Amino acid sequence: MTEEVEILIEENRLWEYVDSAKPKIEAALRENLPLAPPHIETRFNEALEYALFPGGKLLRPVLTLLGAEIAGGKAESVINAAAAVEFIHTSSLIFDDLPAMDNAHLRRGKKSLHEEYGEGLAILVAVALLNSAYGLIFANPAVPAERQVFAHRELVDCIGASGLVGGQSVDLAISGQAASENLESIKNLKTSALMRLALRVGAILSGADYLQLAVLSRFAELLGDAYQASDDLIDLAEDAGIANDSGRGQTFANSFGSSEAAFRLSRLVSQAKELLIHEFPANNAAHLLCDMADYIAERKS
Ligand code: GRG
Repeated sequence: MTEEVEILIEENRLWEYVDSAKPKIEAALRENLPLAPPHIETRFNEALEYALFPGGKLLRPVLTLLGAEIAGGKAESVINAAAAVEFIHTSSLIFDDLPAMDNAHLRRGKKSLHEEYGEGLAILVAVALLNSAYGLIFANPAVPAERQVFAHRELVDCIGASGLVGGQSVDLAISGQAASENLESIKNLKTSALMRLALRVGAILSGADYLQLAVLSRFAELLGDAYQASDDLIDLAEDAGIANDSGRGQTFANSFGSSEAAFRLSRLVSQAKELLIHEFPANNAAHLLCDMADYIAERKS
């Protein structure tokens, strides 16, 4: 079998898993929507619905389910934590699209939230989603309290100044500077931080030990770096002048050329897969996580 055919088969296995998890994740998102009570008549609830449905690929909540499974737990017991992760992701996209950040007009094929509902309501929806996420970590009473507290601390760290917020502040500060591999990994902090949380939170709630968690952290960081690297390659393929036009700054891909960047991407993905297979039994969850790494390397949009 050629490598290309093998990757296609593996990707199908991943998307079959995503398709089977999707209704459960969407049900958890709906059940936990931070809706305003009916006597408060605004467009808040409508805006909330608009932000979440139809959603994206749901890769991060799927990472949470796989984080639980690879640590020997059950996906069903972390479904609310998976919803929390998708709430944080959606919140970060809403903030990122605002005029003060990326000033994006489109998101998931439709108008960005602030373009459709105004900046004020968009900010409120983003804050409500974050607020809800903090509580959802404690939603399963069968999970021991110390694991819940540990998971909650991870969530706080992920959102804060050494995670999403810090990563975005670096992004704002360095736009326009030349790229180096070192700078790339700081730039990727905002992407890696959430991948790391997504995977670890499922594992923590399922009782993973510190060595397992350390491996999952490194795997997620490599996945985040690979995601950003593949984004840069896609942009480069679409428009050679992307860096200056988009305000995203110099990327590794446009500084060093696409073949160097493609080599770097495949190295990141191989490192991630080798690490995981070395430290965990080659079970279904481990295979699916490797498939996710392959998908990131191969994706075209
Ligand atoms: C306080 C939550 C919070 C955030 C403030 C704005 C900000 C700091 C961070 C921005 C983080 C960000 C938008 C990173 C980019 C992540 C990324 C790669 C998004 C695209 O992911 P996909 O393709 O999207 O998985 P879908 O639509 O499929 O979910």
